[in-house]
Amino acid sequence: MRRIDALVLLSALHQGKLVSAKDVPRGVGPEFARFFETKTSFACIGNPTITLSPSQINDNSCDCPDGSDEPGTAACAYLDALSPEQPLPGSLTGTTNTTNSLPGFWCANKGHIGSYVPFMYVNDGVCDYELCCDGSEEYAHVGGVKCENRCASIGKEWRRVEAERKQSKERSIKQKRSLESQAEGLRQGLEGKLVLLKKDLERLEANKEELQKKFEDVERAERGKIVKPAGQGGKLGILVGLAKTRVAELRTALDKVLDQRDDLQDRVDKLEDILRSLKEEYNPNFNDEGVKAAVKGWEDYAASNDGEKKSDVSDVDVMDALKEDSETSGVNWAEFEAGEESSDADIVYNLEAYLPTILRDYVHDKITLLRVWLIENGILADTPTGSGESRLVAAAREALDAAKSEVTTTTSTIEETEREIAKDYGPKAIFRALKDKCVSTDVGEYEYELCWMGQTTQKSKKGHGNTSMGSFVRIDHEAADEEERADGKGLGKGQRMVLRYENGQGCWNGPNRRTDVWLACAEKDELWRVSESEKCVYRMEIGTPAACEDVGEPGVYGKDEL
Ligand code: MAN
Repeated sequence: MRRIDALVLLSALHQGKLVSAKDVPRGVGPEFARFFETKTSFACIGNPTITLSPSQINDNSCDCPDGSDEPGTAACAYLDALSPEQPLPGSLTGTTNTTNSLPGFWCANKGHIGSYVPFMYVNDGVCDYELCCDGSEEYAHVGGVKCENRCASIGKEWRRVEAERKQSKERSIKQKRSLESQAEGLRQGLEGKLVLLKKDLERLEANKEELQKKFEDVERAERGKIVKPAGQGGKLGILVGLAKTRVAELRTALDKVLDQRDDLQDRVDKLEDILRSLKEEYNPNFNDEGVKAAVKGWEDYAASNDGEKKSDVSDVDVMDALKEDSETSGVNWAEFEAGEESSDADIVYNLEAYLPTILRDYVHDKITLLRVWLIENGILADTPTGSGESRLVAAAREALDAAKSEVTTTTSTIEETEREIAKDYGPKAIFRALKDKCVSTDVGEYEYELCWMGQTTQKSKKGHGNTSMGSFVRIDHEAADEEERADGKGLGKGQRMVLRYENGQGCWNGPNRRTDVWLACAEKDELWRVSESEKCVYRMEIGTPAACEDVGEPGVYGKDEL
């Protein structure tokens, strides 16, 4: 198919405003009709001093240097700007530098759109229907070729396609407007959030100041009080202390009693030995009543001790009771000393522990403030913490720390929100509406993905993992110069937005991967093509409503219906 030159079509757009082409020589377009109105002579358009007789027009001989005397033949085709350069005999350069004043052979194409055909196509034996649907450029029927007028059907089809294109364009623009309003909504949302955050920050700063003062006051007041030693914090602490002392006293007393018992036992043993020898060694023939009574007493004593009574307390038990208390024997006092007194008040102190995790952070500072209030109003006992700091000081400190951290968090959220609002999201910040949405396409062994304002990724379909092709850095503009595609899925001609994605995964022995993402108008987001223009430098072509222009999209020429 021969090339449709934009200039040729463009000139046709103005036909309505120009002199009627009626009665002008063959091949003259409406905008040149006035040069051919005089019937007596013809002045070459580019060289008016050269005049010709009307019979020299279209006589198949190139008489004017600008070729204007041959609007309906191919005689001056070598001057035709639309034709390839021709060798010109006698020219120093070997080619002509002169251009034809006429853009080509005019086909009126009634029922469709008039257009110019390159002069070299005139009477060349080929019907050039895409430019000359009425077939008028083959009037000489060279080689018996006759080109029928197909303008009715071609015009009808063109109008159908054009109407479809127009409707698609309208839908794209509608989509684009919807994206713009979504983006605007998101921007307003961020602005609103910023206002609230700033108000919040003011409140938090004031709260922080107040709590700082309160903490300093409480600390000053508490500094004067005597802080009880650790481990004696409450009733249980005192009780443990007393019990430990008492047990130690009893253990010492028991030890002494045992010593006395052993001494007495020794003495008993000695006396028994004496009495035993007396019984065995006395002379019963001496009638000594005193000795007899002593021996009788011993015998009775010995008889009563025969079934020797066992003591209720064994020596092993007593020795065990005398052992120092430790972690493994007796009472583990350390356990009681370390433990703090538990009371109903602890429910208030430890209230957060009873709450679900998600509520804990939310209520933390409120509970802390509640504790301070309860302590200050005498509802909650102000018992010291394990570190010796009073509960009141600890709670005031905690409340202040919480307020400080809230100020820090809110300040950084404000900064982050301001950065987000100021970020370049393209015209009317339209890409804000697309942020984090992704499009992808399969090419060979990879799936390629673009996430708006995020990452471009090359995903192996053979399970070799994903490769970053870059992260979004900025929006540039570059000129595209491509022929229109029949399906409309192409960049066309004109300035296009190019999103730069850089600093992707390092290329083997090369730089980091990067992607240039070229955008063109389309009804919906679609990744049309991916190519690797040089190693690890990728180019994506994407259709999106975000790239549509409301009027006169560059590279596409509107055609008025006839
Ligand atoms: C992989 C892919 C290719 C790239 C080479 C570079 O195979 O990322 O696109 O060209 O690595 O080594």
